[in-house]
Amino acid sequence: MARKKIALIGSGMIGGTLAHLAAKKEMGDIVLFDIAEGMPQGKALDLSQCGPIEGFDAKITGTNDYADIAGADVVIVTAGVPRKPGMSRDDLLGINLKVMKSVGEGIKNNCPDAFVICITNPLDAMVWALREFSGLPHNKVVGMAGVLDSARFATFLAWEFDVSVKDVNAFVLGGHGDTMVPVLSYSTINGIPVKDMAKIKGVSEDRLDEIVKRTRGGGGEIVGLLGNGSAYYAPATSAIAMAEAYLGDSKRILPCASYVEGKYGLDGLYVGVPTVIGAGGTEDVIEIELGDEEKSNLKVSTDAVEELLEACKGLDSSLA
Ligand code: A3D
Repeated sequence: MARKKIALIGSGMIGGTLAHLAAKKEMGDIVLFDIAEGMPQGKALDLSQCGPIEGFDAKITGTNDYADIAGADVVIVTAGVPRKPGMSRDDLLGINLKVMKSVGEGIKNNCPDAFVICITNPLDAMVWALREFSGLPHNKVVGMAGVLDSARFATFLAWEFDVSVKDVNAFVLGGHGDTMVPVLSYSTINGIPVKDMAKIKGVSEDRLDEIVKRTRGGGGEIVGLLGNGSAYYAPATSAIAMAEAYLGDSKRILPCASYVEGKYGLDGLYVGVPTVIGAGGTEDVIEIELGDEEKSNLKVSTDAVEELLEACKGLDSSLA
């Protein structure tokens, strides 16, 4: 059987990390695409030379021509501009919307059967716009945010309780922004509800609130520390988990920005929800019971996403 083909649109910090991870895991042959000339070719050459040392077989190429992504099975999109200190994800809207238009067309014309994972911010609006511009079915276009946001939440919980991160199952819903909804009632430490674990370990409710707050601002904390650009290791590894679920038909339940129609009281919106990923792409959205406070927090978050979609429609009349 021929190797799978993975196209990475945007070969910057996340794109390069994605290529390295995908190659190490021998997920398939990799094409790095970017508008910057020479850069994807240079990264491809550099990464190819890891092969003999790390012992992976993967053909890695760099390109500035969309024709080279033809027939890709998975496309991961990071093209665009990342945040600088002081910028919100929403500040990126105008610039990255134009980028989504060219990327969407590139995908439509060259690999319309691919499973597409968008990472470009502001995520929930960009994945929606990318789907609109590409014309692919909704189940084949998904956004990466929840896997990362829950990994951040899980990391902070593991540190607080001084337990292995492997035993933490943290749950985050909603848009990828400061209004995201870390859901304590569905977060567990090896099956023990976080609130029960907090009592056992003597962790106060205020401290749990601080962890929720830190999770919400987790991306901004890294932007502030880096001083130039945003997080890339964990965002890349999160998208790889989603691509593996698709390629392996694993039916994993992962928090993703998926198209939600009818569930959670939503009518045609991309937002972070527990999603089953298998060979059919996003095969199902799991609707969980929420408490009143969680419901109203989710509403604030989805209202913020809806506002961004309206802004996109104002910027590009073809989306209206
Ligand atoms: P960066 O290292 O700047 O890479 C972006 C690449 O996109 C650059 O190499 C650009 O040359 C390239 N590019 C720009 N315009 C185009 C175009 N029209 N076509 C093809 N390539 C283009 O950024 P990064 O890799 O650090 O981040 C990429 C995106 O991911 C940004 O929008 C970030 O805000 C976003 N991001 C999202 C998350 C989520 O959790 C959703 C986390 C971290 C970063």
